[in-house]
Amino acid sequence: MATPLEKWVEEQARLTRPARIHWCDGSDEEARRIVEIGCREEKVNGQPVFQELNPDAFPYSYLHRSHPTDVARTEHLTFVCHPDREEVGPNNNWLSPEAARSRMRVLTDGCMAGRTMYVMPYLMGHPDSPYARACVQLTDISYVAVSMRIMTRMGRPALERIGGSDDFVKGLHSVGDFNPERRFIMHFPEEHFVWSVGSGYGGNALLGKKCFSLRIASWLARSENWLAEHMIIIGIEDPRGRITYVAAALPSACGKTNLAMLESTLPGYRIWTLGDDIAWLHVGPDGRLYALNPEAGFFGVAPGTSLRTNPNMVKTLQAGRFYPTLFTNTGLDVSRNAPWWEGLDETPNPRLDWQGRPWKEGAGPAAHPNARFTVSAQNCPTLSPEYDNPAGVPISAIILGGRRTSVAPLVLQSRDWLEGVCLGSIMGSETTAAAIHQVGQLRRDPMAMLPFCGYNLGDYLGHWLRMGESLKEPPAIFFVNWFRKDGGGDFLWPGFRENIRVMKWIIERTAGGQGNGAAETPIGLVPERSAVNLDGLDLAPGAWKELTAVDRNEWRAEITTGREFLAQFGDRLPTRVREGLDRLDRNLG
Ligand code: GTP
Ligand code: SPV
Ligand code: MN
Repeated sequence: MATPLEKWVEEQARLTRPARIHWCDGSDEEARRIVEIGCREEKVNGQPVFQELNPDAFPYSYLHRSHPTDVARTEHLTFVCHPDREEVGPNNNWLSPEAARSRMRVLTDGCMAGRTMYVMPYLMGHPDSPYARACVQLTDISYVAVSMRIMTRMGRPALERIGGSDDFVKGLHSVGDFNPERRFIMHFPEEHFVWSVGSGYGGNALLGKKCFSLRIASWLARSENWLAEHMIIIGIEDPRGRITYVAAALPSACGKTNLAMLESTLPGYRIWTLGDDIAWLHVGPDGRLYALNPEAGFFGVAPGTSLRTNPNMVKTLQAGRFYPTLFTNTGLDVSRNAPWWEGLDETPNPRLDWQGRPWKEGAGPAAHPNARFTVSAQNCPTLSPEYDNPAGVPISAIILGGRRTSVAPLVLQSRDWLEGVCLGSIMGSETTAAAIHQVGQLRRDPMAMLPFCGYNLGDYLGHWLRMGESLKEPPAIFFVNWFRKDGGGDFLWPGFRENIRVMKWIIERTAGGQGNGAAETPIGLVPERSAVNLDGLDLAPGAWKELTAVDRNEWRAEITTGREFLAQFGDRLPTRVREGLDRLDRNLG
């Protein structure tokens, strides 16, 4: 008797008609064989899927050049398909499940002809964790098959968890012909199913990541009283050896991976990495909030990564422990056969750009601004011993933030959970190259979840309020902004490794030092200059004042724009958020 899993795979194969079906075991040996196929047989846009890089520079590493139209998430082609449009909310593109299915069937019919279908059983979360979920993704390209091995726990433990049941998250993926006109990422929350065609790009194609662990998982989390968030998880160790765990949400390409691996410039402090993109947060038996990272690797932004900014990531990329590491759409330093991107080091010559063309001075960046690496968490020198803890780690502070040239201070502590949720509901950030849209436009991105909350965002804010009530003592909520600029367009704050100075203030605030070091503003608390260690920093005169300024007029305008954004959620917006924002507005005078 065929199991539900076998039957489902057969059904998808009847539709997609692959030449071969390969069931993945997630082994090292298998990954090497699939990479070999990507180097020798498979092509994207006329180029091999993988090109081996110099192992002396980057061991176990391969360069992948994507289809030139397929370089970032495509939010306008991403849909949530549910019978009730209201449930899905204006924050998502909507289609009825029937309409979506018939559209996708046409695009998927025979799409794997001549290709191999990889069947990938995988877990999001540790095999011993009660919170882990079993999933199966099908794909027809080596790049996605190998990426999923890095980003998830693939193989036997997932098959064991599924057994003869139908209880697994399904993902059907095909790169199709890479035509953006025939590219869609469809989510079916009621069926725990994601159907994605036409893109091989991370968030569009690695369906365990944003599609399941945020969009579908957010539906599960709402009904099961937990949170699925676009957050990193880190432990901050102080000189006494005490570790405080925090979770931080920043929109795409706004500094999560850098913060997750930060190498402290303050003696005695260190960061332990647990996750760099996604957190699942549950209420523990003691009434505290516990966080775990469902992923097994990092899909990080390459440009800007260097020994100076993020030495731990460079070490991770060069560790050579877990096979393989992938570089996507970076430039190539031809003389060393090594990946290259803006900010890595001094300009080497000669080099090729991300499409493999000779790069010329003034011809724009060699690496695509959203060039990425895919690397196992096992390679990370700062990986926390608690990473594999099936229960997760207790969270003392939640950090929210964005990329703001002005208005938002370096750091601000909310007075309580409600005010934190209110400010989080209107938080703004300038758009980045992580998704296809105009870069640098200010948009409202509540909790950094605008592109990832799978259901009505008004309801989502209500869920946050309820979560606060389920907790014995909700974590303090902070807001950060590393990106404030001066009149001349230069960053006011050095950022990167120096962000430890802000993290130190944050953990001191959570450790009962509530009376000290903070100045009241109408929207929350900012640090006094004496409370933050600025030794050795070369801040411009007046920079600290500007960094911690909360301008009443700017913030009244901020709340007005925020309310306008929230108006689209109508009655779904919790009254308490509406009233909370009114109160903040009144505080601003
Ligand atoms: P996603 O993987 O898209 O979710 O991005 P992320 O939030 O993990 O962002 P990441 O840490 O990869 O940083 C994105 C970009 O912001 C990179 O080019 C970094 O160099 C830059 N960046 C990160 N932290 C800082 C900082 O503290 N200051 C400044 N100025 N830039 C930063
Ligand atoms: C993001 O865009 O937030 C990422 C990369 O982390 S992706 O996997 O494409 O979502
Ligand atoms: Mn992300």
